[in-house]
Amino acid sequence: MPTVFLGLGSNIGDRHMLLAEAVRMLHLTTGIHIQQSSTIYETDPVGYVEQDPFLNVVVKAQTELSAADLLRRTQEIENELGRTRDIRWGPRTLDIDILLYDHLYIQEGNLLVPHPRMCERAFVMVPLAEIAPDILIPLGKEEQVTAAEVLAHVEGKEGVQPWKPLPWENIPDT
Ligand code: A4P
Ligand code: MG
Repeated sequence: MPTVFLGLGSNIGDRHMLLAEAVRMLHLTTGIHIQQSSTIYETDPVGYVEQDPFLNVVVKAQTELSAADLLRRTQEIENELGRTRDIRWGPRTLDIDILLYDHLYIQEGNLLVPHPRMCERAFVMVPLAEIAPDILIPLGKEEQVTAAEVLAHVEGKEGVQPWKPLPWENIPDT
C-alpha cells in the first residue's frame, strides 16, 4: 500500500482543534490509515507575512486511494472544517498538502507531487525530517534527495518551534 506524507497547517481559530480534527477525519476515511505524526510546531508565516503564526504538523499515512482521490478527500476535509480562500498564502483555518506519495513524481492536471514548494519551507521540512529523515524526495524523474539533506540547507528554521507533542500514535482503529 502506498505511503504518503501530508502537511497540515492552520492559523485561524482553534488551530490545535482543527489539526486534531483533520487528522481524525483522515484516519476515519476508508482507505487512509494514519501511522505517525510529527510534533506540532508553531511557525512564522511564510509568503504573506502580515498574519498570525501557524501551527504545522506532518503525518505519515498508508493509503489505498490514488493521489487524485486523496486530494479530493483532503479538499473535502478542508471545506468541512470551514476553510476560506481569500488571499493566496493568506490566513486559513486549515490547509492540507500532499507532500509525498510513495517515491512518485506526479504531474496530473493541477496536482503536483512532491508539493512544489515543500523543499523551500522550514515549516514542512522540520516536521518531515523529524519523522522521516531518510525519506527520498523526488526532484524530477531521476534526481532525489533525502529530507535530512534538504533540511540542512533550508532557511528560516528558527521560525519553526515545537509547540506541543501529540499522543496521536495511539489512534484506535475503527
Ligand atoms: N495542488 C496541487 N498539488 C497539490 C498537492 N500536492 N497538495 C492544488 C495539495 N494541493 C495541491 O492549493 C491550490 C491548488 O493546489 C489546489 O486547488 C490543489 O488542486 P490550495 O490549498 O487551494 O491553495 P493554497 O494552499 O493557498 O496555495 P498553495 O500554493 O498550496 O500554498 P501553500 O504552498 O500550501 O502555502 N506559512 C506557515 N508558517 N505555515 C503554513 O502552513 N502555508 C501557506 C500556504 C503559506 N504560508 C505558510 C503556510
Ligand atoms: Mg495548499
